[in-house]
Amino acid sequence: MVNVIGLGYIGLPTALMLASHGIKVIGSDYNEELVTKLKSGRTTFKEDGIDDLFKEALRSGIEFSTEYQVADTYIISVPTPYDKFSKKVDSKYVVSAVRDVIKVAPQNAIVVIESTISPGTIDKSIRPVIEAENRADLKLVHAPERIIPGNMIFELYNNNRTIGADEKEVGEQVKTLYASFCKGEIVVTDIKTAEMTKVVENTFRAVNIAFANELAKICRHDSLDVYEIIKICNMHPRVNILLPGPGVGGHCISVDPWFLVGDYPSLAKVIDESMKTNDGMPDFVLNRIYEIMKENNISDISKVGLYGMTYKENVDDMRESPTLQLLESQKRHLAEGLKVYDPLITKDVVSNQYHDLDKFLDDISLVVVMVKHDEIIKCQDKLEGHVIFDTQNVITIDGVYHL
Ligand code: SAJ
Repeated sequence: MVNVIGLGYIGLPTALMLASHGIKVIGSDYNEELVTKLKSGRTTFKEDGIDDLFKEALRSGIEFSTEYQVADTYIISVPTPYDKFSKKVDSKYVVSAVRDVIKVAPQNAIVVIESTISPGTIDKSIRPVIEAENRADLKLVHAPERIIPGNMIFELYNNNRTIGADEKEVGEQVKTLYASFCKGEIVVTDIKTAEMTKVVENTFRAVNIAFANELAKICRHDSLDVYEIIKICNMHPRVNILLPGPGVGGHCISVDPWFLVGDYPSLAKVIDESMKTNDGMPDFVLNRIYEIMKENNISDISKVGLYGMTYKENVDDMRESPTLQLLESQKRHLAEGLKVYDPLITKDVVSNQYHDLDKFLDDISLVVVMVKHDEIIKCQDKLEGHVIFDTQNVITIDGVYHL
């Protein structure tokens, strides 16, 4: 039996996937509201295919509980926030989950940590807990997730995976468990290597996005079209530049690379600069808004609206989103008034937020496209007559401003 601990963006789909592939699964989370919702047959976030998978898992007997269970294998997928000042990972949730697992785990149980942790966390923070409790019998494993919000279910099935374990046989056992649904290649390695690979993968992407963002700034300086330049460069067989954007959000690419900067401050130079470049993009957008307002004689900030609040297109996840970062920056400049709308955010989370696209557009004259949701790509004729600042390069109307 597998007890999945932490039923968020990673834990829930993983639990559902295992259950619908014949594994006996109980999903546990201390959040009572969340468990009640799951027990009543409702999912807790939007994701392509998750509702069908949920039904399948329920048919296969998945259960949910606020209590940790007696199980052969635990999969821990709780959040790992990072300290914004020190840039170090804060593994308190993982550590407390392990402490609570120790209370119920039978001898020789396997404890898989899926949460992203910085290299060395298992040795530095988890092993000492297990040793202090005289539970060296427990088998620690690190199996970092790799799925991308928006395409999670497909990627759970198809992505290759990494499993880090102290003993090869334990790694192979966990590999068999994941292979119940995963069609990708599953590599078994040691724990520290697995920890490092996860963070390196996200850092690779962060550095490459930073390169695209830096190019956007260089091209802006000389009034060059960055998208045309990237398109042409990418025709070279060994060049593959990513896309610039209004900033980097999400809980991974905007966070994980800081673990390396925090742990290796004198070595991680390119990474440090890249993260600063990405983090500076919302301010760059704010500055562009100011320039575009001046050029169009718009002096009233309440005539400016940000389209999109999520960290990327077609998901309802706002963690670290460039729009929220921009609004924060607006506040730091002691200003307020920008209007905001996102079709996928139904709750009121910021001031001046709209829930109707037409009303939002009626009230503003400059629209800033922050997120390329399908909605705005499909309905772009509604933007006619507005000054448009498209940070995502998806609007095809003449006279659009870019980064
Ligand atoms: N972005 C750009 N330009 C691009 C691509 C992305 O500005 O060319 C921005 C997006 O708009 C978004 C941010 O970067 O704000 C991150 O989005 P993403 O789609 O690149 O990645 P995430 O954060 O949704 O998921 C990543 C994935 N990691 C990699 O691609 C290496 C995913 O596989 C991981 O599982 C996930 O992080 C994680 O949980 O670690």
